[in-house]
Amino acid sequence: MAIHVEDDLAEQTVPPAGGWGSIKSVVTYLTRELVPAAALKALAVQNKTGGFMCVSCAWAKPEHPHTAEFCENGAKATAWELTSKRRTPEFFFQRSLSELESWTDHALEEGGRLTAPMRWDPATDRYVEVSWERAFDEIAAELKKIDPQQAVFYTSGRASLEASYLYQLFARAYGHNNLPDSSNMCHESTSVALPKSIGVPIGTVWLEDFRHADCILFFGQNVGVNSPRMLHDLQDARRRGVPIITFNPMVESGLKFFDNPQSPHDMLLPGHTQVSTQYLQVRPGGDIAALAGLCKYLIERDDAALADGGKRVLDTAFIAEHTHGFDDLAAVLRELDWRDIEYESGLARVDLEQAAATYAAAKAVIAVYGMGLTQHREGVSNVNMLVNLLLMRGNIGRAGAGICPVRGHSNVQGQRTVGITEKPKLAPLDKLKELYGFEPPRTPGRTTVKTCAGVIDGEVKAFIGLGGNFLRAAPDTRRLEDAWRRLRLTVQVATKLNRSHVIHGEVAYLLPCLGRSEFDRQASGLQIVTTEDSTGHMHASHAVAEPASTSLLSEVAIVAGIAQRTLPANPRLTWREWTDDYALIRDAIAKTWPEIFHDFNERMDTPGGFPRPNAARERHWKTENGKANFSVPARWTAASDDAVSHEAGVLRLVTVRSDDQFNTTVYSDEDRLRRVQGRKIVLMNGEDMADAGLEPGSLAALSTVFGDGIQREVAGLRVIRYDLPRGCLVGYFPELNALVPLGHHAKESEVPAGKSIPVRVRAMQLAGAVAS
Ligand SMILES: Nc1nc2c(c(=O)[nH]1)N[C@H]1C(S)=C(S)[C@@H](COP(=O)(O)OP(=O)(O)OC[C@H]3O[C@@H](n4cnc5c(=O)[nH]c(N)nc54)[C@H](O)[C@@H]3O)O[C@H]1N2
Ligand SMILES: Nc1nc2c(c(=O)[nH]1)N[C@H]1C(S)=C(S)[C@@H](COP(=O)(O)OP(=O)(O)OC[C@H]3O[C@@H](n4cnc5c(=O)[nH]c(N)nc54)[C@H](O)[C@@H]3O)O[C@H]1N2
Ligand SMILES: [Mo]
Repeated sequence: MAIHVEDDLAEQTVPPAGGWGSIKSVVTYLTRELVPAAALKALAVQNKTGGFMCVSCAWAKPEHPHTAEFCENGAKATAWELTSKRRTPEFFFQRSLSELESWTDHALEEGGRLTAPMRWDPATDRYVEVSWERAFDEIAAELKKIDPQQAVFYTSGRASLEASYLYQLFARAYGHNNLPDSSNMCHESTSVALPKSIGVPIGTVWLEDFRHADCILFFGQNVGVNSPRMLHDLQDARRRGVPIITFNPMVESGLKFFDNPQSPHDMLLPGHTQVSTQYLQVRPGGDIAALAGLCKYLIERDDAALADGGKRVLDTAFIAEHTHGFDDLAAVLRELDWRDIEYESGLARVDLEQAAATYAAAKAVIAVYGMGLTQHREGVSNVNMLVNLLLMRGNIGRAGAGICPVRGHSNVQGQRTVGITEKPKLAPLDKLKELYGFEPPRTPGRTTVKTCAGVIDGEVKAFIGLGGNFLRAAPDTRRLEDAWRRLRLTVQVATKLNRSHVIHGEVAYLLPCLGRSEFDRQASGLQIVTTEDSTGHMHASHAVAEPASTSLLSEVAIVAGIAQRTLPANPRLTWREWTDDYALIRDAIAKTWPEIFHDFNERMDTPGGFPRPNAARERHWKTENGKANFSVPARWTAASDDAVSHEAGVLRLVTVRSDDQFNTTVYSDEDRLRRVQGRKIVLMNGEDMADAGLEPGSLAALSTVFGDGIQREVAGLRVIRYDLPRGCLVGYFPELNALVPLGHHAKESEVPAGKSIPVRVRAMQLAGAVAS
């Protein structure tokens, strides 16, 4: 199924991203959160040099920012952090945790910022205020009782480079590499694919490349919602006539039309700027096949050119000088049947050929992608296949071209850079030994999936969460919740209350921390923290607001406080001094990775950030064979290869974010851009609805087809007819996470495969009998 936007302009069915709707939404939002007037100033300096770096997405911060360098969702995230609402100890005194368990995710978080450190009291089933000193001492005592391998230190991608560096140092000095972070549920497929294919773990595109690109491809990334500031770059590109080709099962508004709230021209003229020039509604998991189709077309045209002396389509000089493995891939693609490509991708050959011709006509192409590629069984192959397409025409290491994974959390990429990884090979263990004189553990640590498995089988005894909402974000919710209560120790460092706090271990602490926007005063004065954006640029973040409570500590102080009490004294691990002055932590980071972070304190306020070196941009390939590598995918679909998932009646469920949520933080039940109200819903193709005996408004139950003998069902989902390919269902993360089996993850990267979950759909009541 394909939509050609040119033909479709008249019957616009989705509201544009940005525009008046989004301004209205921000204003409503700021009012509802009772944001103090002073905090509104925060928005004026958001994502600007000398200002603070947004806590929402990781998209690049330009050297020359727009007047308001924030988007609707960034403004919401700031307001959510700077709200004047509070969850004080009195609130917890009045409610048991069993009572709070019945609350919705929205209700738990919506009450505002946590204000004081608390410990769970088993006698009353309540969180009760405790002093920081006592909390640290008791947590340290618990950690000393267990084997360090039984502890997991999780990070959600928000904590600064400074806090993250101390956190991994603590884990390793204590004795484990169990450092999963949200990236293990997110772009780990990228981090596994790219080092082997192009020799860097991150993308190769910088912001300036958008000004030189003459074609942009989008695979499975919902820019209008999840990285809206990128719309500026896309709009500029469209004004230059750059074609944008989108592959996505859903027609996402931000990829279709754009109204720029900062451009009076856009706001006043009827009709909206087109974003995508060609929109291909690929089947979930169909991108390997779609990309194979594009590559096959290039090879066929190149073969023809070679035969009749025409202009070559492939960049043969680049392929010969810089790459390995092209001939193997080309041989397989020449044999591949177009009917198989059409079947697996759900796309017509003619549409794929049109896209390939546009690609072939461009000199510099950027390929952008997100969770639509990484969260599949063959998520790593998805990324590799995209690299194949780019390498064929030398679109890596050229101005205006490259691969552009859009990272999620605002510092998730940076956390990996400063050593948050469960893979000992990726951590500078020898360097840590040299600098700090302890023997770092060499045993591989636990990914998210292995953490869940360890919690379920009882091997994991202690869980520390530096932010995030692990229990809600992880797969197999129900199995995990039951097992979670058997943990000996849970410690959650957080800004707001969520489900991972109300379900807890035998000994449980809830430790409230400063948000990035809040003044962090230590012995040496006001502190600055740093983050890395999605394009590998490092930025200082200067706080803008008074802390939500005088009892809050910074993440740095909390990590250092627990570490100091847990570890034997080591004069080189200067936890106190680091807490007093974060510039010393940055010095330590610079000593650990001088190539990336030399002169860190001097460079951190560089406008637009300072880039980390990126060898692939220079066409220097840090792979084992010193080349950029083509690869042949093991299969032509990224979805499951289990026989049961191909039985008749099994559909592919995609879990996505709505317009009004940030991961497990649900701002409201409205998904404005998709015009969907309510979160217990499932979007379906009309023909699939008819097959299942469903009508709009019917209630349905989804059950997972996985073949491990475990029943997984989510019932009571309201059915909404939606423009989707056949066999594809869409619903919301995290409500549907109970359907994601722990074993259903990307093969090499272990990213839970939340984008093509094999399910059956069952009508719960007679169609039409349910009021909406
Ligand atoms: N406002 C807001 N911003 C966010 C977040 C948020 O929750 N709210 N989350 C942050 C985080 S941590 C992350 S990782 C990013 C996530 O940002 P995205 O990568 O955009 O993730 P999703 O919302 O999961 O949507 C993925 C898109 O992939 C499409 N898709 C699904 N399956 C397939 C497929 O098989 N092939 C293709 N081609 N497309 C497919 C879906 O229709 C959807 O449009 O956003 C970050 N930014
Ligand atoms: N089915 C399905 N599952 C998914 C996904 C999917 O698309 N589908 N997406 C996956 C992805 S991409 C990701 S990244 C994960 C997200 O997983 P997480 O990162 O674990 O979850 P978040 O919802 O971002 O965490 C929100 C909580 O973080 C805390 N918090 C906010 N700011 C701060 C801060 O500054 N410091 C501290 N210490 N705490 C803070 C608040 O208490 C808030 O409740 O979910 C994954 N799970
Ligand atoms: Mo993410």
